[in-house]
Amino acid sequence: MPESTRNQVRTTDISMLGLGAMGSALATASLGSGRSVTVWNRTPDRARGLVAHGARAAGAVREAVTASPVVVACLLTLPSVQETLGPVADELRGRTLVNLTTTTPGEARALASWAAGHGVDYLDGAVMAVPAMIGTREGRILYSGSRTAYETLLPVLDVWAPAEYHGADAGRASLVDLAMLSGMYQMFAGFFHGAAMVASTGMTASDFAARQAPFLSAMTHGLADYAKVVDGGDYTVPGQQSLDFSDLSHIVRTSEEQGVDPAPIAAVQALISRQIAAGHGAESFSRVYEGLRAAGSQAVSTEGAAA
Ligand code: FVH
Repeated sequence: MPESTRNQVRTTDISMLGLGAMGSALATASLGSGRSVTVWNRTPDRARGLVAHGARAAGAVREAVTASPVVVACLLTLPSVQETLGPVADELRGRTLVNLTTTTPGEARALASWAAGHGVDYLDGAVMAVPAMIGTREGRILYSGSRTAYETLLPVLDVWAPAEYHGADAGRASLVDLAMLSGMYQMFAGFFHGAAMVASTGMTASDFAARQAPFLSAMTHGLADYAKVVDGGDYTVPGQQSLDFSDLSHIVRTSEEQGVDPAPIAAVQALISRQIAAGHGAESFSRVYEGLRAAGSQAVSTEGAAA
């Protein structure tokens, strides 16, 4: 489409595809910052509230895409993005696509390469916030992919949440996001496990949480020290809790005594045992990092061989 024609149909600043909890919060924040916004959702009813606040509803994806130079997708998963955008690839040409749908890093790279093949400037975003945090300074959104898109759109992006650029590799924002979530979910699983262990004494999960939260909070100060050892690569540095000292089999046994599945703590014990069995018992607990990386590279090379 010639530029002059396209300018005539670009009637809003941003088009938002997907008006679930997150897409609606993003659209609301954009409207609140004075941007003109076109919205589209597979189930059209969801646009009603936003239209009442000044958004323009598009009846079809094609109409939404051609309404703005910047198209934001906040859908459920990769297939929903592919189903939604595949048929309008030609209309996306020359525009910027910001994808805030959660994907794996590989999926983000695949989308970036699909976008590049269709002349679309692609920026991937990983939202580290719940909808209520959008439009505040809590939470953040990580971005990677087109630097030009990131720098040009920063005033738009920063309205949603503090923005952080992680480089040209479109998969990096997703990787950092999912790595952060991995730690969070394992912490929650650890909490559920501990709460199940004390349940037999009549302690409620709420009572346990009141004790666990400040304890975990204090323990997080140790992360930076462990990180220094990991980054230095010398697990024999003095002053470290050793792997031998970190043996957790008593916690596993206690869990079993209480009739509670020890799976979360047994997984940690397995990592420790593997390092001790390899002769590293006197070294830092943080050496489990090396075991995880080595196991991962074995898995990758096995997969490679299968392919
Ligand atoms: N909500 C959150 O706290 C998290 C925070 C971290 C990042 N996530 C990711 O954001 C994406 C969207 O999440 P959401 O919370 O908006 O999700 P829902 O409220 O369930 O809305 C899903 C929207 O996706 C549309 N949709 C689903 N499948 C399709 C499809 N095949 N074609 C077109 N649209 C599709 C759905 O439409 P409808 O059901 O209303 O018709 C909603 O608009 C997500 O990746 C989170 O992981 C949010």
